[in-house]
Amino acid sequence: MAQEKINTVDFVKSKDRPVLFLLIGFNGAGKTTTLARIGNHLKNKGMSCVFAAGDSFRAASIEQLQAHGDRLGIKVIKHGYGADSAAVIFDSMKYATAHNIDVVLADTAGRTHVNANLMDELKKVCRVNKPAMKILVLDSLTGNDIVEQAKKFDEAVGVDAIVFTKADVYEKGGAILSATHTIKKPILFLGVGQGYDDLEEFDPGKIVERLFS
Ligand SMILES: Nc1nc2c(ncn2[C@@H]2O[C@H](COP(=O)(O)OP(=O)(O)O)[C@@H](O)[C@H]2O)c(=O)[nH]1
Ligand SMILES: [Mg+2]
Repeated sequence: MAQEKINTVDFVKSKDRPVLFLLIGFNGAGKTTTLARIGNHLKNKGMSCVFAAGDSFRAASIEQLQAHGDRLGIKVIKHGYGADSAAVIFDSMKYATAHNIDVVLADTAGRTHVNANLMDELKKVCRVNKPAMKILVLDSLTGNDIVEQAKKFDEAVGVDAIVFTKADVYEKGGAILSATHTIKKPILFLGVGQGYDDLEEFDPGKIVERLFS
């Protein structure tokens, strides 16, 4: 449990701007929701952000991100559906550089490690844009498969940090604990609900408490 903690604000301050956060993971894991929440969090801490609509694959994904951007007052850089994800993110970085924006939060299409084409696309996104932090978003409800997912993404592109979503639904958190133990990556946040503020800093003590209460 003793993984180093990452403070996102300190992390951004320690890097050259714009700082690119890339959200990756399975379909429905909560990437887009998490991206919006991290944007909200950083904005509340006084940092400027843009969203990159790097999921140009799933129906309505761009509109979903745009709706978050509108609600949070964060600009969304987008191309059309079928666009090259690496290029959308590249343009977002250019925009952020030109406008002195601190952080680019890039969405990506959901994928599994068995889809070689999509994993290759993800490698390209990383090669072209060199994210400062690759955040793997995992659904707490997934169970033991979580560890396998994390390993495969880590092998493909290197995972820097993990967000577990739906920790509000899966209250016991046993899978989170065992996965954390096996994966040995820092946990950035837990998703604990549907609202923008439902993002909790990871506190292993709290989970252990829940587990045995
Ligand atoms: N209860 C709960 N639902 C969540 C959480 N995070 C995401 N969701 C829901 O999970 C669904 C999929 O989220 P989405 O961000 O679209 O997943 P994506 O496909 O990875 O981008 C949505 O209905 C979200 O509202 C969470 O922490 N708790
Ligand atoms: Mg999405």
